[in-house]
Amino acid sequence: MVELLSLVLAVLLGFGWATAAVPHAIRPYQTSTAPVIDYNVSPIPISSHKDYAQVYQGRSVKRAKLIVEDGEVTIAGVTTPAALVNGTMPGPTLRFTAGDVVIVNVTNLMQNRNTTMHWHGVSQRQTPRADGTLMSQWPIAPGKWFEYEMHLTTEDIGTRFYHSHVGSQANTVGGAFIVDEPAGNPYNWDEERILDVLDWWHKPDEEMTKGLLAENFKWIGSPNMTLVNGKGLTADLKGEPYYVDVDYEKKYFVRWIGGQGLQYYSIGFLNHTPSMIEVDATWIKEYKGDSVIELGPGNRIGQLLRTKSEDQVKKDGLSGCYGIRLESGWRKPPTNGWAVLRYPGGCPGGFTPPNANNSISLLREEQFGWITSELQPLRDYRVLRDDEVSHTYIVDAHQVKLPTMTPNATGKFRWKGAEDYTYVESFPKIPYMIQLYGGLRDRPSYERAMHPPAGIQKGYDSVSQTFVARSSSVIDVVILNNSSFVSNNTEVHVWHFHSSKFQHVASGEGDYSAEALRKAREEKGWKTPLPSDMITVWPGTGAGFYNKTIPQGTSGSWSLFRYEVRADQSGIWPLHCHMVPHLVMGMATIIAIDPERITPTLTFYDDPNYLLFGRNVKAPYTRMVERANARGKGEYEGRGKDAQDDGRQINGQGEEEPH
Ligand SMILES: [Cu+2]
Repeated sequence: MVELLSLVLAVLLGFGWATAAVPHAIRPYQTSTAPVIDYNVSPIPISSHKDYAQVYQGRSVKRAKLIVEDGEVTIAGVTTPAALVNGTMPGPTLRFTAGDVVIVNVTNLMQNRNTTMHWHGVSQRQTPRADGTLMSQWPIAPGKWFEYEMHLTTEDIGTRFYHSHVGSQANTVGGAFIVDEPAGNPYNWDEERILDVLDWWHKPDEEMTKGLLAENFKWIGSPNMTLVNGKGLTADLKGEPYYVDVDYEKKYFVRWIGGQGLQYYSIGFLNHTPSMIEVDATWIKEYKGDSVIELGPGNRIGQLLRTKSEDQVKKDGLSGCYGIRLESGWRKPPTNGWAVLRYPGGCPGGFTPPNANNSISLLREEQFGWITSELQPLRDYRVLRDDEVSHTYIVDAHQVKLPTMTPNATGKFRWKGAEDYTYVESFPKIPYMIQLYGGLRDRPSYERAMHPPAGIQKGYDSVSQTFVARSSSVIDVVILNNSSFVSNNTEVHVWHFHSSKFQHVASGEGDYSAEALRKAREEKGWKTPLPSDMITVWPGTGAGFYNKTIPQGTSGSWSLFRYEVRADQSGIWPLHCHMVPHLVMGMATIIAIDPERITPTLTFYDDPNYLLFGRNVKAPYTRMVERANARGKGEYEGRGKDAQDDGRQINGQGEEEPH
């Protein structure tokens, strides 16, 4: 009853997402990837609570705090307002170890904007409320905070990042999120370098979002600059590049993070040939076939870079100063950028690019599929078989022009995320997860999805506008890169699926069919489907890049991923293009997993403020510690009055079978 009341309040308070002002301070930004967070490692005070203690048993609990605030960024003499994390861009690096329980307090000190924080690639098993989207929580109102609790396991090892999932805030609000092996890395290196790529526009993100959604559509244009760790050179070579300082004859693990909002980059170290060992947080067998990587928005790639000897550096005659080149592909006009590899005492007079004309390409041309089909995971894993697949979901993504009410308007260019629906941030009005806890009628429904009205594919619930899947099954998801209804072209899109990794089965040019899949696997590699949270659909025939067109309703290309649906993954998981303007323009859909398993009752340790807009929300762990402290002892044994909580169902972990 309390929950129901809360939900009614949530609806009232949440309507329109009104915001309250907080004291306003504009901070200039700093660039930093140093871990500026002091972790507060807590002891475990709970030993035997049936539901929760087992989750925390034997784990260390680490807390961090991120503050999102209004700031301003000055690069190459141009100052632009920007939301910042802890006053830096990129935000501070968060670093944990598999096995940790992690609680990150995200505090919104922006004056009049809501926010959330998404932990890109973290599997969030049993913690669907911590996914940080407007599907999984009410946004964090100005002056309020939300504690994200995550239970990291070995499947979370690798290079990830965090970013806001509201509007275009991700362009500036984000940072590295690294999860280390508990028992040694599979490769050896001497040192690490984290290189976070950003696209930089001389425009505030709010202005870009408004233009994309306006009656008079306004495209954001290619970025003014490419930044690495918050620094870069303009097209006419103003500004200061980021220097990656290295020593002679050492091995570096370079973690590239595709934090950029739009461009699909090729990246090469001039005069060096690094190999590749990690792709989207999956260790791969060392790949030496291409020292130029392709990094789309949301991708992460780890390279092993062996630096030169002092002798060799002298012989090269480049003053120990080597360019790291970034060139965008598949889109005109391109955005090209530089970072610099600097040996001891190198670059005494600064960095001079080998070619003063920034638009001249120095790297090889982008290619369909890159070398993705050749990559092999390093560790054994179970390849999901064809005969296990119980259902195939088709995501038909293409550009449309929505009808407009205003005469002379240029129309609303949008992307169809699925079926006839275009994703908008304000739908649903009540976040899906809150709907599930409240048992609302229009919440995602497996039954409805399996009995769709005529013209809607089986598996899609058109009331909640979500695909729905059930646990203990294996599903295929095909993303079609269909011809634009505006230009008859296709372009590149880099899709991200929240929750745990899928397996990238194959990609191909043209229309998707069983025959096309068979051919791709027989002729184009794809022998070892890579576990990943990212999947690219490349522009095939009909790429705008080549100025070719294809008929409406046909595909330039397709990509297929296979996903094992497990009960501990119950939740609401967005599947979307990670190009920020495309997401804003609706290129997204939802896969709801076992919505029936999300309990309509919060447990004692779940903060009821979660159901309300405009509140601070505590993590279950915080509430448990407070409870233990209030009882005046270090341990909570789960006896007596509170024992009644023990049998309750938590996020689908309970005894009850799904109905
Ligand atoms: Cu896209």
